[in-house]
Amino acid sequence: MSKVKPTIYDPKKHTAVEGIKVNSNYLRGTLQQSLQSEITGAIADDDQMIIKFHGSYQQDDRDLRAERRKQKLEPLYSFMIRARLPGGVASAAQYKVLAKVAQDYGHSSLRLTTRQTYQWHGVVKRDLKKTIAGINKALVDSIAACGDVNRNVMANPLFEQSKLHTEVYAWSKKISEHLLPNTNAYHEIWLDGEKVESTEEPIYGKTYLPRKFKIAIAVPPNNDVDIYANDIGLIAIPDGEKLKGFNILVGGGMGSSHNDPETYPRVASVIGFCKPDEALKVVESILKVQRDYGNREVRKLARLKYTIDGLTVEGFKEVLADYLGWSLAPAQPFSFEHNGDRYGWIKSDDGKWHLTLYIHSGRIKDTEQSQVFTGLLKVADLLVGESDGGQNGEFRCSPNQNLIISNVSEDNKAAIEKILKQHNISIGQTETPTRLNSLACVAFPTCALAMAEAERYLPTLLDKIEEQLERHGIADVPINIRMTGCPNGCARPYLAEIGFVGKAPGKYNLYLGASHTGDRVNKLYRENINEAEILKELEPLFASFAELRKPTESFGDFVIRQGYVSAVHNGSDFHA
Ligand code: SRM
Ligand code: SF4
Repeated sequence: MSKVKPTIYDPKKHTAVEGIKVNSNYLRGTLQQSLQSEITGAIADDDQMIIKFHGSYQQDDRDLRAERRKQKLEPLYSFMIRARLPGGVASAAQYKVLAKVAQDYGHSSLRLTTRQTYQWHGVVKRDLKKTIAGINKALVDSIAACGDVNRNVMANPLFEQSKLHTEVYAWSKKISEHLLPNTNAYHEIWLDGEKVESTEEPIYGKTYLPRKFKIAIAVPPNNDVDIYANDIGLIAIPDGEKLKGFNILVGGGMGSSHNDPETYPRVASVIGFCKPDEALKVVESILKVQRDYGNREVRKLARLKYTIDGLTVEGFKEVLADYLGWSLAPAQPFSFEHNGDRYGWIKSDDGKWHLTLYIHSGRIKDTEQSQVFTGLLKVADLLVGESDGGQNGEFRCSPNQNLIISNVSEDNKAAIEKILKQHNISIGQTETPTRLNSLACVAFPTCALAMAEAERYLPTLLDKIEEQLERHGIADVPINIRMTGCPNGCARPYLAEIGFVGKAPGKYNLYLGASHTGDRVNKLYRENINEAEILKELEPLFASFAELRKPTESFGDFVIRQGYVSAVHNGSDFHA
C-alpha cells in the first residue's frame, strides 16, 4: 500500500482555476449569459476557462492588437473551436459539413492539428453557437477537445493496414467515450438540450483534472502518434494478427517555460503491460491517480509528468497498483522505426485506395499557390456524390497535420488525382523528406501565447535550409524539423532532430539531438538567434553530417555522437 496521500480540494491553497471549476455547476458557468451579452465580443473571465472544456478558446487577432488599442477599440475577439475526433476519422459527407461550417463562420479555413483533428479559427461570438451546432450536424462534437480533461485520443488513422490496426482504432474511440465528462452542459448550452439539474462526474469529480490530459495508441514500428509525448501511451502488442494487449507508458509531455528548470519536456516511461480487457480500467486508474495526486497549487507543474517525477516511477506504479487492486505485468518487447507520416497512395486488402496528402503547415485554405480548401471540397463532393448515403470515402486526419483521403474505389482514383492537380494539392511526391517531416504550430495571429511566428514562417526558413542540404548532398536524408512560437511545445518541437522554439519576434532557440523515432528529447544548442544566425549555425553541422555520417545514421544521433549536444535522458538533463 502506498504511503503517499492524495490532495483534497482546498480553496485556500489551490489555484483560482480550481475554484472556477468547482463553482461552475459542472461546466455551465455563466456561459449562456456571456453569449447573450451584446456589449462585448468577449465572454466573462471565468467563462473563458470553462469554455475550454467545451472545445473552444477565446482569442483575439494579434496582428491587429496594437492598431485596435491605438483606436481605443477592444481587441478583435473571436473563438477557436476544436473538434473531438478520436483516431482522426470523418466520412467524406461529414467533412463536407465541417468545411461548410468553415465557409459560413471560419473564413473558409480549417486547421489540421497535431492531435488529429480540425480547428476553426476566427469565429465571432454571435456565430459561436451556430458553429458548434453546425459541427454537430456532422455528428461531430467538441466536448473535452480542450480543458482539464482527457483530450482527443490519437491512433494510426490508416486502420486498413491490418486487423490489429482496426482493433486499435476502435480502442481510440472506446477510450475517448469512456473518459468523456458526464455533464450535460455542452448539450444544454450549444444544442439546446434539455436542462438536467443534477450531474455527477463519477470519473472526474467537481474539480476535474489538475491539467489537460492526453492519450495516444501506437502500432509499432510506426510511432506516428508520438506516443512518448502523451500522459498515457498505449503500445499495441500483437499476437499474430490480433491484439495481445498494450504496453503502458505514462508521463510524457512537451510543455516547458524558457529558462525555468522546474519545467521540462519529458518522454513517457514504460511501466508495464495489460491485456485488452484490462485496458479501460488501467487508463481510468492512471487518470484518477493524476486527479488525486496532481499539483493543484501551481498550474505549470500540474501535468502527470511532474506527478510521476514527484512520486518516482516506482512510487507511481505502487499508487497505481492500489487503485487497480493488482500490478501491471512486465512490458513486452517492441521497437519503432520513425515518427512521421507515409505519403502517396496505398491499397488495402479490400481493394480500396488511401491517399496521404501533404498539407503545408496543416492549413486547409486557398492561397495563390494552391486551392486546398476548394479542391478538398470537390473531392468530398465527388465521393459523396458517388455513394448512396455518403458512405463512400473518408477524410482522415494524421497525427502530423496531414490528411488522408481514404476508402477510395479504383474508379475514383484518377478523378481525385485530377482535382488535386488542378488545385495544386501535394501528395508528397515533390517535397524533400525534411519538408515532409516538418511540423509548425499555429502561433500568430491567433495564439495568445505565441512569442514568434511558426506556421507562417517555417516554410520560408525551410526553403533556405533545403538549399543548404542540397549543397551538402544530403537533401534525400529525412531530418525532423519542427517549429513552435513558444516553449509550450504544440508541434512537439522537443522530439525534433532540429527544433526551433520561439523566444521573441524573429528569434528562436535552436534545439538538437532528438531521436528519429521520437523516444528521446533534444537539447538547447543556441539561444535566441535570428534567421541569419540559424543558417550560420546549421551550415557546419550539415557539412560535418555529410562528411562523417555513418550509413543510415540519423541527424539526431549524429549530433550526439559528435558531441554537439549531450543526450537527454530525463527532465533534469534537459536544462543541465
Ligand atoms: Fe497546444 C496551449 C494549439 C497540440 C502543449 N495549444 C495551446 C493554445 C490553446 C494556446 C492557449 O492556451 O491560449 C493553442 C491555440 C492556438 C491556436 O490559435 O489554435 C494551442 N496545441 C495547439 C495545436 C492546434 C497546435 C497545432 O498547430 O496543431 C494542437 C492542437 C491539438 C489538438 O487537436 O488537441 C496543439 N499542445 C499540443 C501538443 C502536441 C500534442 O499534444 O501531441 C502539446 C505538447 C504535448 C503536451 O501537452 O505536453 C501542446 N498547448 C500545449 C501547452 C503546454 C502544456 C504544458 O504542459 O505546459 C499549452 C499551454 C497551456 O496549456 O497552458 C498549449
Ligand atoms: Fe501557441 Fe505556443 Fe502552442 Fe505554438 S506552441 S500554438 S505559440 S501555445
